[in-house]
Amino acid sequence: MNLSDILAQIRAKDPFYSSGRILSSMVTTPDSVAVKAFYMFIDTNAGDYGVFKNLAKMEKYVIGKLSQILGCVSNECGGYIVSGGSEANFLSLWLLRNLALKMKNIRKPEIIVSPTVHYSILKAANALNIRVVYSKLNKHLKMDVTSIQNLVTKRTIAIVANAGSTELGFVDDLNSISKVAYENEVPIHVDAAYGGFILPFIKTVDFQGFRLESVYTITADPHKTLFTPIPSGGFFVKNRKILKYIRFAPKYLNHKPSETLTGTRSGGAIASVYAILRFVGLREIAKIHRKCYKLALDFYRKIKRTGKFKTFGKPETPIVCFKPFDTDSRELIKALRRRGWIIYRCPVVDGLRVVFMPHVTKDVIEEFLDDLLEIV
Ligand code: 0PR
Repeated sequence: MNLSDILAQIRAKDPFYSSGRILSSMVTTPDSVAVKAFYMFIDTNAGDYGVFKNLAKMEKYVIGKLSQILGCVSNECGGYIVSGGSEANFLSLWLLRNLALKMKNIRKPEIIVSPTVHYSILKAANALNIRVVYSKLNKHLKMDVTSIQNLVTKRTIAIVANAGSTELGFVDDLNSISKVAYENEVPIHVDAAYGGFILPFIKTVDFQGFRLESVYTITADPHKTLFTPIPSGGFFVKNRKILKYIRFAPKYLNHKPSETLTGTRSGGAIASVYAILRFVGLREIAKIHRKCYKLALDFYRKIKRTGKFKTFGKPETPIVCFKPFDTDSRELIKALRRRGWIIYRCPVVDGLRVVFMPHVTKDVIEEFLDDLLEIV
């Protein structure tokens, strides 16, 4: 057997998105144009802009365009294409922590998060020695704004809000949170790893992003919802001047200092985002997201109509979480797995969730619904 046979054999042991059966993932088969671009830049290193000066220009272009999607209205926004949402969340908290130390001399930093926060925020807080304080959830399963107000102290370095939470796909009420943040002079970090490049296109909620005064940093990942290959996360700041608080200038390198966690960074990731923006186009991306959202909404309505599941409000992104009235969620997940479906939980409400990525087609979801109803 030659190498490609061996690799194909190993690869075939794990499922493919094209089977449609992976209902748990925020990642899908990458766009072929993005893959081509990735491949062409596979040897380039965005950690060395002494060598790859034109890659630097490409990254600047990409960050500029993506920041605009996220509500940037000035030419002061900045950021980087990084390894993923976890790194982007880490960088945001690192930056806001250092900023708070410098500006307000906060030495025992705290953040206020939602009970549905992604664990990468907890990981970063742990590494950065930041205390995590949980807000309450309101009846819509979003951060309760009054509880945020009550939890703000002089040690609060950031409020972390979701724009498309991992479990439920919901968007916290950023407009109201922003008022509390502004009055208390606390920055907001928006974890829009999933929702950042969906919400501006499907317009289910009024996503203001950087247009809100107190939003300093945003995570929004191309490898989730711009269909670029892994690893391409997005770390964005409203004002790139503050990047100096996480800047390191290695003495032996004669180029732009590092403002990311990793030194070596994938140039392929940058090229793939560039390819999507220039040769696929946002109109096409918007169409895909609208289609996914429509399927999610149809599914939500159908499942509600059966009377066999508790639902948690109209979806705001293409994620639907539901809980069977008469079957244990974990048992249901196991039974579905035996029929080839891969689906994860939305633990805050002890339910199951489907993420409607482009590989989850109408036919796939009908088949899923049949299986689901047969089991419960
Ligand atoms: N923030 C949010 C809101 C996320 O949902 C995720 C990942 C992250 C940050 C971290 O992003 P990275 O994984 O890029 O570091 N959310 C998905 C999840 O935990 C990641 C994922 C994707 C998991 C595909 C499984 C999978 O098959 O569900």
